[in-house]
Amino acid sequence: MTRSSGFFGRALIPIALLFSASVKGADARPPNVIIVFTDDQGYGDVGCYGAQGYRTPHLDRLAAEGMRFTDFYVSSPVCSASRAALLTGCYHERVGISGALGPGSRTGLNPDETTIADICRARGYATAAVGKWHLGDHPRFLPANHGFDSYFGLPYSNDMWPYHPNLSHLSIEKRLKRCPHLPLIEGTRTIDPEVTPEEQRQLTTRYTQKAVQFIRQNKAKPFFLYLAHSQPHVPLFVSDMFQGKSAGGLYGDVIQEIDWSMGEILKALKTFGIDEHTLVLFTTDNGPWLSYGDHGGSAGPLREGKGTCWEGGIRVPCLARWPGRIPAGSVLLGASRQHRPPPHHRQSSRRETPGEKNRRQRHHPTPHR
Ligand SMILES: [Ca+2]
Ligand SMILES: [Ca+2]
Repeated sequence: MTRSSGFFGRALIPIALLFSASVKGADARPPNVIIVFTDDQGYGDVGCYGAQGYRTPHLDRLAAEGMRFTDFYVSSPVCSASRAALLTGCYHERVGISGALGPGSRTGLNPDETTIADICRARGYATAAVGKWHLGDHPRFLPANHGFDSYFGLPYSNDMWPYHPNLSHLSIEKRLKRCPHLPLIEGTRTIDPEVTPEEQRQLTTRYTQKAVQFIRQNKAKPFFLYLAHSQPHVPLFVSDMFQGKSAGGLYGDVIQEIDWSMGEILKALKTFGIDEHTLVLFTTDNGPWLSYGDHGGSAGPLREGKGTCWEGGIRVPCLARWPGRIPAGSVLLGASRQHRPPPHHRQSSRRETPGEKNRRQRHHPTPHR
């Protein structure tokens, strides 16, 4: 095992990974980038981070063939804010996204912000977002306006629907006044206005199929794939193939299906001969939702979980694999993060961060009317 405390520097953002000095060399082909981002999966919910009761061989393979981060921090212990930081490389406050946006939110990530997808697309990459978005469900805030050529998934969390336990005492008519049906979106179009519980069970499979299809279609050119699973956010759903298969209950089954999904992606990279041209980054948006008991995950040795700024809320698993570039079996010790500190926290290189140019002119997210 190689141990490192300086690889990639202290601030890890995928943009820096992509276009940093580590990309230089004989291979002029720009690397493909795949970010797999799960929802509410805790620090203790991956085999190589000590998970109990279920297996994650494909995620563990990322660690064995790449790098495991011991102290990777997200910007915020909540969905939308964490996603804003991941995609822009900025603290979520700086791009005006806090907490978790609800259905019909009047705000979202401003289309003027620069995302990883914007940067990749400007360099000729094919770009796709698959899965949960949660940076505004109005069409102007959807991935199509943030640098993604295509999108397929839920616009926000899978519990933002009329079947939420908090609404169960109401008639369905009253529930729908409080929360609309959960829509499935392709591009900017709703292709299913009412995702049912049975359909939620198929989401991980469908997301994976879309992801592999995108890899196949773009195997000959650089691509950026952002696969943001809706699971293991509650309510937990798993397909028949994984139901009851782990010793870790429904939560374990769900994680094993996410692990299978990673296996399908790694298999596709191998099949299409682009393994060594592809950086695969796996991480999660925030810690486990502990108040859901055995339907929430584990923060392992860390205190507390989602919604708190104790370690369990903001320190999450992170794995990076890029054969030939990232030393196999390496471990990054010391703090790293999904976003870049503001300029005054850096001693040199007064370069504008993504979106900073826009914020010189504007300080608030854009409401839609
Ligand atoms: Ca989350
Ligand atoms: Ca449906």
